[in-house]
Amino acid sequence: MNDLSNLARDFATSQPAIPERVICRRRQYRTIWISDVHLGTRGCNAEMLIDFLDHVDSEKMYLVGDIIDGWRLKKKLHWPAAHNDVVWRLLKRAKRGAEVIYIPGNHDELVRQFCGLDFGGIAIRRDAMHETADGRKLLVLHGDEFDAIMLSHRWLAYLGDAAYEAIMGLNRLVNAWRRLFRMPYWSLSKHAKAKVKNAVEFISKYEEVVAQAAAHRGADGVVCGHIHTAEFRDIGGIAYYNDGDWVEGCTALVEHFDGRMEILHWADEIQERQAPAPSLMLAA
Ligand SMILES: [Mn+2]
Repeated sequence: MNDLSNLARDFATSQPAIPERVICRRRQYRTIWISDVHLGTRGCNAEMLIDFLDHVDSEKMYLVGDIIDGWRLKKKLHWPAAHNDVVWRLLKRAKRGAEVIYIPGNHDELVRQFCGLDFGGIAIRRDAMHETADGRKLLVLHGDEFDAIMLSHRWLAYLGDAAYEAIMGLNRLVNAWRRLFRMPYWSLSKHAKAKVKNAVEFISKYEEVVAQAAAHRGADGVVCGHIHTAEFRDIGGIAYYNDGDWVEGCTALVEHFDGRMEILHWADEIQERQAPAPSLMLAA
């Protein structure tokens, strides 16, 4: 573990391939939650996450699982420089004084054996109880804990199987094509999911199961990831938050300094930043 910590320290003092764009004057939040980054796979939108990390900052940051993926035996690890850069930025954040808590998911469950330890300034925990600025207690966990309960649902096959990979491949293709024509990023599976009745049923059942578990733990709400669907819902008085993912939706959950919560859609933010100013549009 000491060797790992040294390695992390050396890594944090190295330079990223993609230089940091904004260091001071980043948009400030009290807390940021991200999950389902899936570093090590082709689906990961590392460049968009790098852009996010370079523009926002927080006192506290939760990495809510499935941050790293692709170390399954049969799969080939896809690890471009941008994926290294994401890790570099996360370690740098901890080094600059942010409290970073990493809650491993099912795709990075190898890290679960280190729960309770700190690594490069990052606390690795099985789950956490977060207290918001307005005094609410939120249970933070990845969310695969409920897969067994959800097994009766056929839609579970959606998570991590061939059909999913195919959709992801198509998603990349569609977006490579859209980039070519300077069209903004568009999530194919996000739109497909919203239209498939089964998926909608699965997601809403999942959200209820997670909210129930949070109530049992005495929490006022829950923050999870896992199903790649960003959401905020009140379920029988329990606040259900899902921070989404960086494979399709490219979303994060943030807490403002007054305890107000918000889901950030980063593809939209990039698009707005790149859009010409209204006065320019009038001139054209
Ligand atoms: Mn997961």
